[in-house]
Amino acid sequence: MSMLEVYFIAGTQDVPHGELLPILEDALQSGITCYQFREKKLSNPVEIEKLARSCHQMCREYHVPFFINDDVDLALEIQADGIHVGQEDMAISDVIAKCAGKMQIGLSINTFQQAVEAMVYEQLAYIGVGPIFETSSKVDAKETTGLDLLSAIRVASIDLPIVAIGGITTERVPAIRKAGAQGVAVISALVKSSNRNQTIRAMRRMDLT
Ligand code: TZP
Ligand code: MG
Repeated sequence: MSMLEVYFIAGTQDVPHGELLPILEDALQSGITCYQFREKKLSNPVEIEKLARSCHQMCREYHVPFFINDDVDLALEIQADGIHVGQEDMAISDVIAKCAGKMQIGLSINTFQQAVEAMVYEQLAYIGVGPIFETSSKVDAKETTGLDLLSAIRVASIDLPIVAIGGITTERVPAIRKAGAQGVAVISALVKSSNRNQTIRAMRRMDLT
């Protein structure tokens, strides 16, 4: 089982009434394989750290890796299992210098060139590729890549583990896997699901033909 299979991302901006913990708990109970705390709404660092610690604790209870988006200092402070950064966040070489050996490191990529550049960093646990499809969950989302970028990365034998992201629904998972991704990272498909157990089962590799 890969931790990338069903990688859930959420912060208070993504959930009704900002109530993150009940949704995270249900997602953990339903079988997510990784969680990323991506907080874009709260601004008080004390509040953010408190919520991050609560999420971390919950993930620990379910033995699910806990990643933090972007905030390297917070990830180090609370000893997260992983840090995820985008191209516009702290430079990946600096993230590696600070975090390698202490936690797992993930990097977002949006172009083939960025995937090629990522290849030199053997400390990367995975690359997040997307947005594959249109998304309404990211304000500053880049142009969609479609499935072609996934295939191009695989054809070029860039063999970093890949988690695909952006507009992913259950129906789209088989094609994404076929194009070479180990798993899918989702916000709305899980936040909005009325049956997370079913959604996650459908997204897991074992349910694919
Ligand atoms: N990065 C690229 S797309 C995206 C992020 C954080 C949002 C994905 O959300 P959704 O709701 O699964 O499209
Ligand atoms: Mg970012």
